[in-house]
Amino acid sequence: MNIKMVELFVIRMPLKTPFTTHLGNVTEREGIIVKVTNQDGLSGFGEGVAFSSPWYTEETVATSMHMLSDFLIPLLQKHPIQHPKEAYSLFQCIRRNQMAKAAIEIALWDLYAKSKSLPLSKLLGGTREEIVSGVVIATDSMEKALKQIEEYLQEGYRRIKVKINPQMDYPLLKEIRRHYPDLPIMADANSAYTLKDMDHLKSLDEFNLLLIEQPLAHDDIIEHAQLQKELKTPICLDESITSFEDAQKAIKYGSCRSINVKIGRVGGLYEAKRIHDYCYERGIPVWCGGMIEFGISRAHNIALASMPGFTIPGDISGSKRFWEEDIISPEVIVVNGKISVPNVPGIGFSLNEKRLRETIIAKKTFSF
Ligand code: OSB
Ligand code: MG
Repeated sequence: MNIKMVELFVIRMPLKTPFTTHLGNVTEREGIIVKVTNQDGLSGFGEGVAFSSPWYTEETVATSMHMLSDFLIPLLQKHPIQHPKEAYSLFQCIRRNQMAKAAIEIALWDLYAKSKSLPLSKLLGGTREEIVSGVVIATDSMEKALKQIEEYLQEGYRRIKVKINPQMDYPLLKEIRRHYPDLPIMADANSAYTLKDMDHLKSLDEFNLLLIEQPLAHDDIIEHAQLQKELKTPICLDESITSFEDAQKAIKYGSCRSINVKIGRVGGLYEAKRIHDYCYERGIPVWCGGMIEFGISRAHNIALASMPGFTIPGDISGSKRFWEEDIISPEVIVVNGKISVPNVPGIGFSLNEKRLRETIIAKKTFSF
């Protein structure tokens, strides 16, 4: 791929409104923007989606910077690759650290697509011209949740996801259903329950949810299978799926009926596509998850979600959902609940250099 230079930019931005789950509050987001430039002067972009602290997975911005600087980029310097899918096997000698791997792997995909003058969505086998958007409600009171839902529906969103936990689930969903009997709703528990809550979780079946996401432990595949046998609502796994092999096991053992595919959580686009292809062949619907991300990652999500097996609307909202001003130009916009898939080479969005200057807190450069 004739890589000449890799640049890492750490950026920081406040969220427009706090993102609250039972695991804590996110009020400010740090992220890593990766720029890979080849000898022809073409650049591909990636984004590291680990958070500043390890509340969602074990990775952080600092561990990602360490992995990228001291292991992943040196591997690429030592072993030139012809195609981005080779990065996956090249990085296999490093255990886990999926978000760090994905940050640079997706930049390689963008660069490769640009060098072939192909939209990234087409390179991945995407077939959709537009994708259905979805928005997540993550707040600390019923009143705020209902108000936000009303606002997002007015903005055109047609599918919502609410964060739930044992203290705030049944009454919240009951109230939302009272106002919106037919709205497609998902509920995400981020591991707030155990098998002791079986009857409680069963009571949520009456709300006709699209799915319930990650009710049990973040690393469980076995107990979710036991729970799925008892629940009418389809279980979807998020945290538990960190690789193709995890996805295979979860489906084989009946731990879920859908998978939330996050490029960062599974280590890159190659692995995300493998999970998609495996599920697609078996008629298991998948959808694209979100990471409160900036526009570069959002753009990769759009390309991913254009693949035919992404039949459930994902957590892909417009740039405005979280940011006063995003890091890309143009920004991602939602029109009538949909986002159009760019039809230009690569991810189809450029880096907003002015916004990068305003938000950058650190930079590292690696020459090849
Ligand atoms: O569990 O899906 C999750 C955001 C950060 C970390 C974990 C999760 C989320 C979301 C998606 O729910 C939010 C979004 O980016 O729209
Ligand atoms: Mg989730």
